[in-house]
Amino acid sequence: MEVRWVLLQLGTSLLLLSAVAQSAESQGFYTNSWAVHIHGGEEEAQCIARKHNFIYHGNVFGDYYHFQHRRVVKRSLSGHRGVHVRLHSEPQVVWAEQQVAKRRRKRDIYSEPTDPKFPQQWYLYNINRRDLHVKEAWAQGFTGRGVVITILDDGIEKDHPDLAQNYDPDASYDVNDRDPDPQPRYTQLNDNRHGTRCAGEVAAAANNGVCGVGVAYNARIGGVRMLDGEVTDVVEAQSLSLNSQHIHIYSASWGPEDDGKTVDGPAKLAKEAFLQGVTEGRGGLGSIFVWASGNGGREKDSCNCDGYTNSIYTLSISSTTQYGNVPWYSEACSSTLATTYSSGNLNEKQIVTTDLRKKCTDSHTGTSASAPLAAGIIALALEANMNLTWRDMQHLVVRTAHPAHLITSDWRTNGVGRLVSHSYGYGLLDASAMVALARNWSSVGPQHKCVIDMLTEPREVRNQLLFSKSVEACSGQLDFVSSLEHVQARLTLSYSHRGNLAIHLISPLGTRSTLLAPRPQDNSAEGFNDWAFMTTHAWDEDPRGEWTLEIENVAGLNDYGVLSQFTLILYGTGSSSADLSASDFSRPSNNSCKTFDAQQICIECSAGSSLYLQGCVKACPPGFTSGLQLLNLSLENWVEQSSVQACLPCHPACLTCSGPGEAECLSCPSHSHLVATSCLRQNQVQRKSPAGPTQNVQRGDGSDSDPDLDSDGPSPQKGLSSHLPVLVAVLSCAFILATFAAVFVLLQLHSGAANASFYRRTKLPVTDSSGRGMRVAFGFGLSRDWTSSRVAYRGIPTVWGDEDTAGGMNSESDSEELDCHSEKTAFIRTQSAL
Ligand SMILES: [Ca+2]
Ligand SMILES: [Ca+2]
Ligand SMILES: [Ca+2]
Ligand SMILES: [Ca+2]
Repeated sequence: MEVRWVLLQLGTSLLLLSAVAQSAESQGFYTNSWAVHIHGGEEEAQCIARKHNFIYHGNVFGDYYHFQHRRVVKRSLSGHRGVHVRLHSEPQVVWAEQQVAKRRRKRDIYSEPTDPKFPQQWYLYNINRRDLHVKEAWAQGFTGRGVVITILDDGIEKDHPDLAQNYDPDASYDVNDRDPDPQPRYTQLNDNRHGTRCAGEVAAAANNGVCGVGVAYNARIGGVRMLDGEVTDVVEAQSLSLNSQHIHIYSASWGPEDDGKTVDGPAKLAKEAFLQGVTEGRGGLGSIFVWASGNGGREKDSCNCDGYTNSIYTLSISSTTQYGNVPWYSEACSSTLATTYSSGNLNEKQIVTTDLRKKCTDSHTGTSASAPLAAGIIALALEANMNLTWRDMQHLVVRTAHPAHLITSDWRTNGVGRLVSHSYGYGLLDASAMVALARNWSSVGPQHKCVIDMLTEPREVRNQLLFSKSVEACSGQLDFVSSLEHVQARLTLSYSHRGNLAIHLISPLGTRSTLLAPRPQDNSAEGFNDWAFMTTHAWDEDPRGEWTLEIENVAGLNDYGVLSQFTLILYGTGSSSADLSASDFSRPSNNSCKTFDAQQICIECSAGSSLYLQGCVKACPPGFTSGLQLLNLSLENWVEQSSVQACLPCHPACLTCSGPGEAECLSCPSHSHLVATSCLRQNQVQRKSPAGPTQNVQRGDGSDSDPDLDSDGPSPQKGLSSHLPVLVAVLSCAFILATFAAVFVLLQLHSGAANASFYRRTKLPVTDSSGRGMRVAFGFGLSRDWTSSRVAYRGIPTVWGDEDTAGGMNSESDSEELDCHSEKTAFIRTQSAL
């Protein structure tokens, strides 16, 4: 039961450790050298160096000298206070500072990859700037180092000269043949070249004289061979969940038939794999699934009828051509997030990448080619900030993708002023802007999900149905959404001719999403069965207000159907009193630091912020509370004591709290209950609460039962059964005592030594016991006495004493045992007095 508390502690420690590690990484480390300002010249400096075990490295300029300590370690996360203070104790030492090795990135040494095909990779860098700004991201120092990507496809040529260097067997598997080797099956027509081509786009090696380069040319790349065989739900689920603590990004360029008439998505296991991926993958930050939006443009397919790309868990990518046109194969839908380049018309260039049989190609095409470019850019962003969650990554895309020169007639300004299109989502990905924003991104709060049943009764759909309803977006509840991410409209709709339908969803701020455009090939009469149409177009909007669903028949005059379900699901962020501390808690930063110490560590925050992990936070994290902390400023041989506002840990008894005291809890660890503002341990509560059977009686009488305890406690029946052994024990105890007392009295009478006082004394345990037993049954706080009195007597008949111990009363504290023993001893003494 204490697991939750332990986990909280562990979590806090990990946060602390990671924060320390991060700050160390960003702030550098302490070296064993000191810069010292000494009056009195070089001789004096040398003398002081010798005295304090420093190697004298000479004069820097003026009275400043360079010392190196003989004993202090070369690299350390914290400064050596002792040496520092001793050095300062010398009167000639005016100033001294332990030197920190700072992180410095070399400037202007970045040079373009020398690979022969790099100049033809127009989408990575183009002199006319119609590119993905990848070169600038490289120049910022990000090339995918430390990031692991896998391509879910028809295999990967792991020994390709441009892939071998970055190939990662731990990010690879052959689901089709159930072996670890995802090498593609070679055929005359090279059918299985797709995965190898996609892999090269992500992570083909740089400067090796082979082919071109991948977007993230220092990332590790693997492949899952899963399309070269029967693709079942199990095959998909296995692929999507492969090594999710090792693989960061899964790139998939496949889906249901793009025939313009299919409505299909992940089945049970694949759905579960997505959910597990985003909740548990990548240490809980969430696996990132990058998905190609589909190639069914010619069939006028809608990517919203593809449950993989339409899913909120996939980051869906569409294509644009070299000249910024919508390619012929592109599918339009509201779930697409952004766009990268790919092939277009014959006069437009295609994608350069690795090809099967250790070759290089400049003719990779389709949305298949776009998703891996996005996966590469996401790898760069992840290298810039490994703490990004799967949702953070989508936020970054929404904020940095831009319409650029992309041509379409459907650019619209949404409710928060962003241009968004059904062909391009938020536009062209920008690698440079992504990494720049990623570096300083603080994670968005936890995902809220507000589910609203919109229909009260089924609605007939003939030529048009307009349905509007105002929503509060779960305002006042835990799942309140004040800022949108994804929106789903789950519809169950029967219709005689599905392909004739156009469905739109209009947000309170007027953003109009095309959930479904008419599909001429779709003659199905099956309609939609609880299909979750998704839109990303209202991202960051406030969802409160009137939502409108528009269902329109664009052709047939005799079509007919019924809308029987319309569930609006709002995903996003929002604050509610219950998780205020969690959602408003931001990572400590130095932005609102008021005072730094000599080592540039924040020791005091400005008003409104509290000190936490050597940074400042507006709200303390769960498990902490803002309070005054004593600060010892021991600089320059003087000590000043003052108090600063800091995040203090809650009292160990509380899980979350309003203050540091034991009686200032807001919530309790699972092994205890909140009573008023204190957390009482389970057994404390049990001791205070009436024992099972009596509790039952009390409830029957309607007398004082504690509502807090009732709500959390077992049912009366359960209470009775769980307290039954105790009741039996009490009764047997009383019975034994009575018997014992009777025998004792008889003995006394028999020996003729009976007198009133002795009688009372020997009988005392009996009355005492039964009396206590009564109070245990009806009162609060006395079961402890009862326990000790009962345990005290277990020493009498040794035969059942041990059995009694086995009967569940062996969890007594040491002090209680001690009490028991003393009582037992006392009693035996009385006995021996007999
Ligand atoms: Ca194999
Ligand atoms: Ca290369
Ligand atoms: Ca499709
Ligand atoms: Ca998606």
